[in-house]
Amino acid sequence: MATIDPSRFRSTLLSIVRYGFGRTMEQATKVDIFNSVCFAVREHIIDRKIETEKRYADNDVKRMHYISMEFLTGPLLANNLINLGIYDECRTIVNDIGLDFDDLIEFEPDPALGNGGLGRLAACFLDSLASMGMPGFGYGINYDYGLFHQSIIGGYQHERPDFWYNKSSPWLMRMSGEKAMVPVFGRIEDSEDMVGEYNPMWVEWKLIVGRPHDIAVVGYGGKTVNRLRLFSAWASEDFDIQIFNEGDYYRALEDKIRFENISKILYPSDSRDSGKELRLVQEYFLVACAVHDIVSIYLNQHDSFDMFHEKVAIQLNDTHPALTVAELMRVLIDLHFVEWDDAWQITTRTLGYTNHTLMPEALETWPMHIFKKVIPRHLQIIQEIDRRFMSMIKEKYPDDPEKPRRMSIVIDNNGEKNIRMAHLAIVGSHSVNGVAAIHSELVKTRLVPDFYDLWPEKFNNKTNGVTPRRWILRANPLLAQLVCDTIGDGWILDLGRLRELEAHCKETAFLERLLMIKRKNKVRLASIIKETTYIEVDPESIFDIHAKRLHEYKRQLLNAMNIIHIYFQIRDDNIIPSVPRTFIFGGKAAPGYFMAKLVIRFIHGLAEIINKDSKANEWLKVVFIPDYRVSLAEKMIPGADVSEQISTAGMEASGTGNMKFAMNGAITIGTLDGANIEIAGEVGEENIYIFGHKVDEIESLRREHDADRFLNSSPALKRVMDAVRSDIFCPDEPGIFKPLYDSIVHGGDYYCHMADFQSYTDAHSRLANDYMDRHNWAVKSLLNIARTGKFSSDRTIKEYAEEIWKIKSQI
Ligand code: KOT
Repeated sequence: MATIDPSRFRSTLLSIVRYGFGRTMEQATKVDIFNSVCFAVREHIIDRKIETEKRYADNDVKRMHYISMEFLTGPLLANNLINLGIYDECRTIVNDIGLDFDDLIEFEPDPALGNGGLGRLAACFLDSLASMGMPGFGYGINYDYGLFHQSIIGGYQHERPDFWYNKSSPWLMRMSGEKAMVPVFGRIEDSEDMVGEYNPMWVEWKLIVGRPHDIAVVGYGGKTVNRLRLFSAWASEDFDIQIFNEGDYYRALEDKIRFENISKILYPSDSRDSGKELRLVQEYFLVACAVHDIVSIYLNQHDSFDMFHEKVAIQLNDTHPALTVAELMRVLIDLHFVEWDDAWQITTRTLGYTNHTLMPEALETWPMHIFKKVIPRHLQIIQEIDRRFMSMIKEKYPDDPEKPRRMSIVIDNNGEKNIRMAHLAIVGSHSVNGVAAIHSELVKTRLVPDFYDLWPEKFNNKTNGVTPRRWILRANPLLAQLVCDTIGDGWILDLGRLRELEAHCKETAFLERLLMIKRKNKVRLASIIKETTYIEVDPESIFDIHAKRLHEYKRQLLNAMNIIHIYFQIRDDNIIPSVPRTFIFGGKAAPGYFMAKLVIRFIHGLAEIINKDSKANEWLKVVFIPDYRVSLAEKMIPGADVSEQISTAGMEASGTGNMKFAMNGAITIGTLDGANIEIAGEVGEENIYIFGHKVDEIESLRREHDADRFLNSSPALKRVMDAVRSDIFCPDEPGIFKPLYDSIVHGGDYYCHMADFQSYTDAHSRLANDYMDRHNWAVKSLLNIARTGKFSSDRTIKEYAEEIWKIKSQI
């Protein structure tokens, strides 16, 4: 671990304030101070970054490149200090100067360059790679606008832009002289024969310039510093001059603006396909910049492509970067004159593809005409890949004429041709993985069974994980301290060692300390709730938290239905609950997702009525904390008694919030879906509340759906559904919640709210009863902490490294 020389740190800091920002300490703003502290910390990071790069180059190591449209890093100052091992020292020095260190830490804005699970997973992976000393790097887009900020007005979600670029992050280092030139648009001069004999002519293309910006990724212990490279799009100067010289000044400017828009915004749809041309250009831009960079790094140390797949692994984070298949082929064939067959070997041996969703609406397909316009040469290459693949399929399955249609990359949909990105990614990779055991099975048996039949050896599972450095050490310092006091600090890099805590599950003093820590975290959360919503909540009540993107399959509405059920029991049935409960929500809805936004409005409707009802509000409260983001998650998760993981079985690929809550001692109420199944397997069935239909039951449930049967057989459900339809929770806006009722009662209840209602409410009653026995609850909580070591992203990354990437630790 590093140390810092206090007087040197202090003088560096003062001189950055003065010479970097032109101010004395007295004049400096909070932004100046924050940036200066980060710059002073950067000095420590950069020395190690340079040393790491030298170590990798000297050993000519195999490198893994993780290409992802999203990296949801969250604030970096605290984590960098923790990983460097200088958090406490730095805190003392900064406070001694007369500044407020804790305030500065809280001041850092979240870089929100991701929507949710997929982007946050990428950030956890980078932390694990660096912490284990592995040569693994991220490639992404330096969006000017990250995920929107959410505010709530009259119960409705409003979106405000997140112009994080304006805040000129001190962590972003612009790397001049390493730009990528990316051809786009234009046409193919001769489209007849495109391989082998001669190179086709891709003409009249325009050039986008990709400028790299690096964020250092500091591994725990500070030995290894990798990088996340984010590209910004610019118009090429040369190209502008040409049009300017033609005299068309305005057209030249329009083009310039058009190109610079490419890295302007992150698309805010989580698990949904945007289908916009600009999105495809973004995907291509990222892929082209990354491939350019990866090939340049390789060619720095090698003069042929013979060793490429032994020195380079590339992982595609879902299909968003699937164009890497075509771009790597193009670069090898057109720029380096590699023969098609060799190029194909290199490409498939290099690439791996991770699938993160089975949901049809999230599976990317692009109309061929957009490809033709944006990347005509890539279209040509994809068509050739498909042609060869189809002839292989026809030869292998001569008796199944439907196979080609089911498996082709290019598909004819009533006259319009589409490109199926998942098929492109599977055909072009040597490894295809899902992100939890059940999900990986469903990928094989339901999503792409034909591909599994053809290449069973390609398919594998890599259950997700999360980094304990951010999600325990940073988010829950009190718990981290208790664990260190009890079993030492070995768990930070070997989370399985948390099992050693089990030995203390009978020690009352230990359990008391655990309960006290939870209480403190709840008090901290209660004060955030007060600040952001003006609602007062009781830290003695059960903090039941449902925090994640709003989506019908995640069933925040089922949670709301149970709340209504409890409310009516208190109000109308005079049933006093065993324990007071606070239901806490957080999460953003995609701006165009009507139903998800309506659920937010509904939760606010519930809060408005229930929190004001004096008969109920000492037993039941509902709060929605706006603008859920990484920094807020860091405060919500440690304050949870109960973690809601209630997706319809088969629909949540894995989930990672479920892991974070459990390792912070929350008890899960959840369905047998995604990684919940594996969490249940680890913690044991007495330490989790599992309810609901299983994945094999869902299909027949849907087929045999009969709303009346459910409503007539359950008066409790009927009462709840009647309330959804009525205006009880929207007295001033009658009728607004009708679509929620209709989707469940008249719309076939695709997400099985009614079918799972009874077992969900039962599970909640059991949980509330169990909570009263504080000792027993503390044991459950402890066992959740002790038994969730499997869900460290270090374990996940080791599996990827050994089984797919073949990369090694360099420390
Ligand atoms: C978004 C758009 C298209 C395809 C996939 C997505 C996607 C999937 N975004 N986030 N996910 C989530 O990824 C997490 C990390 O693997 C999973 O834990 C979670 O279940 C997915 O929903």
